[in-house]
Amino acid sequence: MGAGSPSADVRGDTIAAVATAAGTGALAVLRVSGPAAATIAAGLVTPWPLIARRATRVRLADPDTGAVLDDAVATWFSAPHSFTGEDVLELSVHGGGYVSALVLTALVARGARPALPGEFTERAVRAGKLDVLQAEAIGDLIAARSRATHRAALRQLSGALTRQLAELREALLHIEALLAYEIDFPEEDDGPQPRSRATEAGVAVLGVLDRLLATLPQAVRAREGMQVVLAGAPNAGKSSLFNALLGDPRAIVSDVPGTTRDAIEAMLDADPWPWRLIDTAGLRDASEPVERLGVEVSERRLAGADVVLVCADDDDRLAHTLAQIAALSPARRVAVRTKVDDARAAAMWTPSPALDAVLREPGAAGAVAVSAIHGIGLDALRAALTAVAQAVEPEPPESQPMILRARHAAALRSAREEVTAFLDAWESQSLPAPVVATHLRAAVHAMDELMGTIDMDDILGRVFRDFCVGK
Ligand SMILES: Nc1nc2c(ncn2[C@@H]2O[C@H](COP(=O)(O)OP(=O)(O)O)[C@@H](O)[C@H]2O)c(=O)[nH]1
Ligand SMILES: [Mg+2]
Repeated sequence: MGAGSPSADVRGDTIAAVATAAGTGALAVLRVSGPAAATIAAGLVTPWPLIARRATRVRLADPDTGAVLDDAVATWFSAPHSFTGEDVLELSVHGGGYVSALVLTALVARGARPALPGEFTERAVRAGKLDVLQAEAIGDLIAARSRATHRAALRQLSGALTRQLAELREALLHIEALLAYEIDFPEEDDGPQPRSRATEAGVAVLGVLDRLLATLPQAVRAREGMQVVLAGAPNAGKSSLFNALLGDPRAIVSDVPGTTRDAIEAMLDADPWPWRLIDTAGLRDASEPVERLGVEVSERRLAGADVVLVCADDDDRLAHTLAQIAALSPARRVAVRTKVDDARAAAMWTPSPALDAVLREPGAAGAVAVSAIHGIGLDALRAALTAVAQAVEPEPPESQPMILRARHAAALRSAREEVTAFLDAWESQSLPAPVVATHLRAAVHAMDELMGTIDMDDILGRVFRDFCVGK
């Protein structure tokens, strides 16, 4: 079990923690969980006992000194009908840190132990209230910083991934059963029928594994966003556009060409993925060939780009810059005609014939006229970016469970290898059935590990390493 995670012998004691974040807020929530929760509560909470699962206004007082700690709201959950499956007391006290620290001290003085990070959720998993994948999803939900990460965490919390994995596990066991039949009754084998049934089932399992594995890049997108890089000549209006898209002045905007010295990044929440918007400077380094072409965008940023917003304030230069960027990067290009300050002119803008020709080339992903200063065309630009994002990496359909972590991918890849090895051996008939079956065993083992049904301590240790106290 990893550092910071409780060992098995301390389980069963009563833990307490402040569940809300530190800092000033209207309320702070404390949780107590374990067999001594009622005894501890009886000393501190008046009135006591409480009706279970009903928020009740109470007075909290230190039983030794009689000093009132707070006027609070308490909710009592009797085991097993609680988050952890144990007796749980939840206290909403006044926020600000001081009150919650006082109350926590009083709880500890009466026998509770300060909880370790993730310990409440870990108890919920051990009590079978949540599986390990759902516990991870709680961590992801807390860490969510965008619509996409929020959606992905909720999807996993719903248990869809768990159900899919359980189905896969069943399918693997079914194939094992087919093999067992072959082992026990080899003479009764009525031709190729049972053999091909095991093969077909194995191929079906591979298909599901591949669909799940294909969702990992989407989880990475959700977390890291689409790389949207601004490129164009000095003074094209890139930094102004960056600010306009952000809605607040974070990039340095200057009248002097080339004064934005370094790359500036910002994450913008968007659908289906957030955008990591990058305004790259003209780096003064002569080894930057891009700079020598008169285009401000660093090679490194261009290499990682999903989309390049190619900016220029006249059509011919825009056509020229688009062609330059196309030669340097396979990323999709949205053409941005900048500084069209007149709304009518922006709406009526049609690309010049030269520009139009460039816009028909592969990788070109639309053109918009904008004015960063007057906020014209920004919605059209956002729509173009959303369309490109969908094309680069579509969000999986609602019904498709997603995997979110390297841990998930590693387990599925090892299951995939085992199923492939099984199919090879089975098809070639080179090995006897009992030997072939070991691959299926190993695949089931990988599933079990992923779902946390075996090596529980080790897996929980890894899962809860990054949790916060009180969760
Ligand atoms: N009229 C007008 N001027 C703009 C617009 N956007 C940028 N500019 C001006 O163009 C100059 C260069 O802008 P900047 O954003 O620094 O360009 P960059 O060098 O490409 O980052 C500045 O003087 C900006 O005020 C716009 O939409 N309309
Ligand atoms: Mg700039």
